[in-house]
Amino acid sequence: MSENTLRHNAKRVLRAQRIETPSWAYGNSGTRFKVFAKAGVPRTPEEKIDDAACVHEFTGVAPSLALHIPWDQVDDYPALARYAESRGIRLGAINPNVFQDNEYRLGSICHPDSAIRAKAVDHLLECVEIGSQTGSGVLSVWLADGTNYLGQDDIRARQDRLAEGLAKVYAAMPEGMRLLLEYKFFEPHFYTMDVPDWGTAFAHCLRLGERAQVLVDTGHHAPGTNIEFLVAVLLREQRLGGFHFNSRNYADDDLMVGAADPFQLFRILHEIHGAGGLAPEAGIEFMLDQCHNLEPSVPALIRSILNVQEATAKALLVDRDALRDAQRDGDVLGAHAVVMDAFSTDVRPLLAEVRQDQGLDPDPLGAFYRSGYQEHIEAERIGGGLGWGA
Ligand code: RM4
Ligand code: MN
Ligand code: MN
Repeated sequence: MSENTLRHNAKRVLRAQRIETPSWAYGNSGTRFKVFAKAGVPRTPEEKIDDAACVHEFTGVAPSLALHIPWDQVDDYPALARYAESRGIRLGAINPNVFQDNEYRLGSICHPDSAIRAKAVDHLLECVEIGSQTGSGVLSVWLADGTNYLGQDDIRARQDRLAEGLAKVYAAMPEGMRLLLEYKFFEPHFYTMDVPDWGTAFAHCLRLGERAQVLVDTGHHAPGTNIEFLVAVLLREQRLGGFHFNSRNYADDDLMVGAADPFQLFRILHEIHGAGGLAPEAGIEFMLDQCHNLEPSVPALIRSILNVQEATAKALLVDRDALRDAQRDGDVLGAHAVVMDAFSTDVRPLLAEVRQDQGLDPDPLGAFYRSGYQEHIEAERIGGGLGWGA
């Protein structure tokens, strides 16, 4: 394929790509040791929307904001959706939170006590309702359920409770809604997690139905896991619902996507592109799930989006015709070189062109710094902002 054709196609796909930012990334966050308060942090869900609108203004590809309930609880969700619309964005995935009430010490929908399970299911159903009111097509379920000790609870009974709870939620979802089931191999529990891996999530999704798909959080795997492989398998099964992008060095670090390992991000996007998953109609949700403990959130989210765009652009520049020929001929080194050539390309000029074509500043971070937005929110938002868990 000619370089021109590759670049032309890449630009078309990059113009259509969408990346969702998470409301919780705009607030204060920290570790189990300390949450350092940052200046200019949003005090209300509306101010989180303002920040998300700012990220979208400079990047042009982040027109939606994921909510965490109850962190973003309001009395009037349609009004919140209208506010988002007035700022040029929309409300995205609804993330239920069934891990912060005292009753959830032993789990939520997998809890041994049926009354606690019912409470958790009720919250999930409330989130389905919120999603209907905000026009969100995605219910993004992550459960902190699990056990710490051998014998603490019955693994299979917990799987049964999980299936039962999810089935109730799935049955309540309107036609246009999808349930994305997220897995995590450890934390907060350290012996078993009830949804520890993509296989478990996939098995539950298969039972639930077509509108249940797996959500891959890139920070939720054991070291050395080949994420692009499981992404390829899930794509093939049409059960890849989307991503929570972030990067990790050790555990669930929630650092900026592409910071720790831009090559891994490229490898994942190469698989997605190979399966046609970058097309908007493929319905794969590209969401960020990050915590900015040290750095200001808005420029960190802009930077994260640029990192995803750069990895995507490189994946789009892989000459797939040449790759197929090399693979067919058993040309191992040739095939590898085709992919590595794309990875080694500096795609920043291409992305600058894409932005200019769309009337955006070619340098979103520079434009953000020049805009005075950070100074404005730091002066305006006095009185402490929202933090993780609030
Ligand atoms: C979890 C998981 C969820 C996120 C919470 C806050 O580790 O990644 O997606 O909602 O953290
Ligand atoms: Mn996540
Ligand atoms: Mn996580």
